[in-house]
Amino acid sequence: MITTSVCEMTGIKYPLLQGGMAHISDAALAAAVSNAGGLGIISAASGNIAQIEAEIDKARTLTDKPFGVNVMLMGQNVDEIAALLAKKKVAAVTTGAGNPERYIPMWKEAGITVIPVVPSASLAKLCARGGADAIIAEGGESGGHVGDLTTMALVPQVCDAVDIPVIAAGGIADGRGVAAAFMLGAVGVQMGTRFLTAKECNISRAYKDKVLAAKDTSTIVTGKRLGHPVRSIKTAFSRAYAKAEYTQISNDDLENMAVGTLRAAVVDGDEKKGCFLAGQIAGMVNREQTAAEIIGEVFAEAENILNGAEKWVK
Ligand code: TUI
Repeated sequence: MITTSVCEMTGIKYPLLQGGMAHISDAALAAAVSNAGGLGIISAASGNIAQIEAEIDKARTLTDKPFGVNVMLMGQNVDEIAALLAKKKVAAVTTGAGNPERYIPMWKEAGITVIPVVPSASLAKLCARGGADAIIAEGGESGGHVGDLTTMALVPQVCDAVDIPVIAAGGIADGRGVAAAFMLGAVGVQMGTRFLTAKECNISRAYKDKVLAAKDTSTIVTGKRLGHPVRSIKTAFSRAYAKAEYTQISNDDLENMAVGTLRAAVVDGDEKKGCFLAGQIAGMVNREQTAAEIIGEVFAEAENILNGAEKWVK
């Protein structure tokens, strides 16, 4: 049994959070993860206020376990979403793609556990000073919006920078990744890509097939020129976008090229227009399983590895 301060803090069995993936992490996936003993997370980046509220209400009908909501701080209506989450008193909030400092007091007052996702030790420090309960240190192996540092370099530096629990993310898809994250000082993990092929994950067939077919070198980072680097599976679209970044194309045209591409991947499975976000460990995700099977397998493997450490430590 692996249990840490993250379990205590959030009322979960396994110290595992499911990534709040835009357009993907809905009530069904979040509730499945929470029912399986992890912390399911609904993404608030996919709808208007009424839709987000409906998704939270739906999750509450699907599970009596705690779950959280992820706020993409670069997105639209962030002030309204932040206020909604305080009103709904969700168990936990994770944030991404920005500094959540100004919302933390409101969320804490509502009794919410606040866990920002950060790509650097400096932002981790600001968040801890601002009252965050824990930090998710996300390395650039992850899918979606990425920072510069790898999980291997980032996690121990964030652990040294703050005295609140650190959860590792980016490049973790099995028990080996969990064990490694713990060795770096983390007391929990967040996994996104592994849940893309969960049976309860409602994405297009084409998206799941792309993840299942991916190998280690199948992802690419685009969007650096506009300051929003994003990791996705290599497709005709992502290769064309990567090429366009090195041409004379205007920033506006480049920005327009990306509009609607997440939805096109998730909902329509459109191979030509879609941007199929996934992390570098997509190459290790080869099966469709339930969330409960995934979590059970990952923690059984991690426990085995950590117990076996005596093999080389005398
Ligand atoms: O946020 C994520 N992953 C995401 S967000 C997303 S939606 C999107 N759509 C189009 C373009 C860009 C994104 C898909 N995947 N992960 C957490 C994360 N946060 N990774 C990196 C960061 C981050 C980066 C810079 C956090 C803060 C930051 O700067 C903060 C500041 O303002 O000082």
